[in-house]
Amino acid sequence: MIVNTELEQKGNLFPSEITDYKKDVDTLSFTTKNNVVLQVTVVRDSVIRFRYATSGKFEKDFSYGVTIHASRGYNFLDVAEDKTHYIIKTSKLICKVEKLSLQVSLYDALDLKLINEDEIGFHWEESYEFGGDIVKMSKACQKSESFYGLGDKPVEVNLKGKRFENWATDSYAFGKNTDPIYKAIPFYTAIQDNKAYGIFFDNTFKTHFDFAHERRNVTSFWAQGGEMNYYFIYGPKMEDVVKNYTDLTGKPHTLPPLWALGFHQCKWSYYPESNVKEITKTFRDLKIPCDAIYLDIDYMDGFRCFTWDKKYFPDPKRMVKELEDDGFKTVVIIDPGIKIDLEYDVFKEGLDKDYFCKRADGPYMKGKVWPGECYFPDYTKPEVREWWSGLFQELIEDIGVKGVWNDMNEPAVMDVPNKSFPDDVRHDYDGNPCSHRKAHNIYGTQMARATYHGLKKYAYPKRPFVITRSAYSGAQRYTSTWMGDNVATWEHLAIANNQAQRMAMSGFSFAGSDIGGFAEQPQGELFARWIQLGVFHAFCRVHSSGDHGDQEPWVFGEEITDIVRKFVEIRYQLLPYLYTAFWNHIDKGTPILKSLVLFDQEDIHTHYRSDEFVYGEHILVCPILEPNAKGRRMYVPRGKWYNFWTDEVVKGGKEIWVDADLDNMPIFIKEGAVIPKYPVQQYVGEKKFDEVTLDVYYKHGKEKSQLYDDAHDGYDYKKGRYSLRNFKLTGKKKEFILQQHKEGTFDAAYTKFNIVLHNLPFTITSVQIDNVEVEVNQSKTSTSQSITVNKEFTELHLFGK
Ligand code: MIG
Repeated sequence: MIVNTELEQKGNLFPSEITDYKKDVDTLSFTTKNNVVLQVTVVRDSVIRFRYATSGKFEKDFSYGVTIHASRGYNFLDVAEDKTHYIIKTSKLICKVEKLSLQVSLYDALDLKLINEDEIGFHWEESYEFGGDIVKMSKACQKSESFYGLGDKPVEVNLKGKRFENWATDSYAFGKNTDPIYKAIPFYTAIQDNKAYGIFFDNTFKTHFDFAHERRNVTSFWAQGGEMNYYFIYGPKMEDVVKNYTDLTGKPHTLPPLWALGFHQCKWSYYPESNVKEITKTFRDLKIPCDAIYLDIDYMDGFRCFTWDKKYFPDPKRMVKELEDDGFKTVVIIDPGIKIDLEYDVFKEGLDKDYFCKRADGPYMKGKVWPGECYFPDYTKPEVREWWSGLFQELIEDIGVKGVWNDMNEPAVMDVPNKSFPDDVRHDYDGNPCSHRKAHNIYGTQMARATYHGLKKYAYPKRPFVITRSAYSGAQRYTSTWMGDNVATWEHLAIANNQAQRMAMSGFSFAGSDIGGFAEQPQGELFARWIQLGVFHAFCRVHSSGDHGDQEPWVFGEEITDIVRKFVEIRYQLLPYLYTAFWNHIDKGTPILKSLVLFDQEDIHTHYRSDEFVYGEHILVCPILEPNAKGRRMYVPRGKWYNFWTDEVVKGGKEIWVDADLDNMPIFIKEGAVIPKYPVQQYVGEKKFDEVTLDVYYKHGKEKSQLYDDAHDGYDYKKGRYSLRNFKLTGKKKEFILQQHKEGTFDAAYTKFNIVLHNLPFTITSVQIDNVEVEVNQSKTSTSQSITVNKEFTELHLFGK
């Protein structure tokens, strides 16, 4: 098992029996007779770190993946010993370490049931070629166990029966099951017997995961170097596993500006300026909301980063300002490759200061990318990141660009078989010098990190917006992401759906696909179906490659244009809902998209569902993934749901047929939900409005909802200037109560809520607000009644007959 054929085989080595044990506050160390050390650190009651050294000594403890802001501390820790095991107890977990073999097993501290146990457990192979070890772990896999996560893998949501590799790779026109692609996120979550746990293998070398592929009762993971160093994260709720992993590797440091949650239009490439203006004008003329327009590599002078082609863009500052006056934020691409050109300032400075990556024997790492031969900054060096951040001053502070798009940062190199740097390239790795084998997977994240700090500094007091292609665990702290160069096919629409869900489960919610497909050209029908899905992803951008024709919402004819407008309008109406979900994401690590297994893990029907997902807390979405569809079968999770279009109530826990012509897709709202809606705007902040709609979906019983708000940009929210409205709904036969509790000091400009009550089972006879009977304007449709109230109510009480 887990053999590595590329490297010299010396055979597997194993720990022998424990001969020494030490405890130092939260860390226990077990040393074996053959000098293997296992360090067990209790990070939290439900998070335990396991770290192994094969010859007595650990490397310096350093991680790009784990954030210094991660919560630490536990309620309870006790270590006991019996004849065969050391037994470590926290309030959530019991961890047993076998004295003879160093094998680990983990149990739920409450019901004492087994959660996960080592099969062989830790073992290793010495690496003749590179030194160090190929470190391996194998765990027993239960029959009913399922696996999720692992970032951007383009496969079904459940990973069981498959094997994967993590090595960030430029993957133009990747396909279903292509592995690896752009990201390396060595985290998975598993569920078995209604208990979910997660494993984060924090190792930036090439890692591999096998989920009962090679042997059906074994799950294993291994790396080509570095330490066996993993975190075991216990739920038992999968959502808590994801939240704890996100806490460990970091939530986004800042909320995105609200405009970044709007619709984005991109192309490789819009140029010259007149072309850009034509596009933005058409959005406004056709009244399709849009907040961001992108400039791909052709805006630069010969693809030199931080320059402009003055022939195409004679006065970027003026153009960016004019676009902004029309509500468009300009986002520009910046790649890592710096053109070798002594006339070029950025290159000269990088060279003078010795900021570029070098080969093992000293020469610079030279590689061909868009500008021709390039050198590449070593973003794993703090000084280089600082320099890189500084390069954004002119673009952001002076020209007024609002967002930066980092591409090719796997790093990608053209015309070489491995599409990247050779292994021998040297990196600083924040003072832990190493080869590219160790730094490759983290390179893109460190570039995005430096970019983020540049934007943060020069956009101040506004919030930064960064998007990256490559990422390692933790990149979500700095940046949003897209899935790279997909293809305009129906299969890729399904892949995009799975990837966005899987990214959200892997702690990275601010993600989306190139809507419509990057390579090749979609038919109008596929484009419309893709828009319908894309408006329910946290990051929503149309992008495509220029060689395959136009891909603006209006190029497929009027019918498609109208459908696109209808769905983009829904996205803009739901902005306060998405913003609230984003707040929960940065505050608690809650994933913005929830695969059904994460939404309702008790229902085993959900464990193999891939298509349906829950957006935020209360909206169920199921994309149409086939041509010529008039609807589809889908699984509705347990509970009662309202059809978004008709208000018809369906009882879940089963598959149903849902009608969905091309201008429609299956969307359901959880009963009891309060869904906030803004009026349609052409861009965020276009309109001043005095009223926000609350769509209230009657439930016989209780349900909670939230509405987060703040200034939509800037940092005042970090000082308490936000408002979080907590709604509690109680529905009875002839009575209905909506309570509101507000936290925070922000006061939005609007004064009223238009409360639309769906399916109220009675006609309203009287209304009390905060215990006072009032006359209010009411209006009625066949399925809803609405009333307008002051937004600061604390209790709305309706009586009826
Ligand atoms: O070698 O900048 O994934 O989004 O439009 C292609 C041009 C380089 C790849 C990105 C794509 C972008 C394109 N880039």
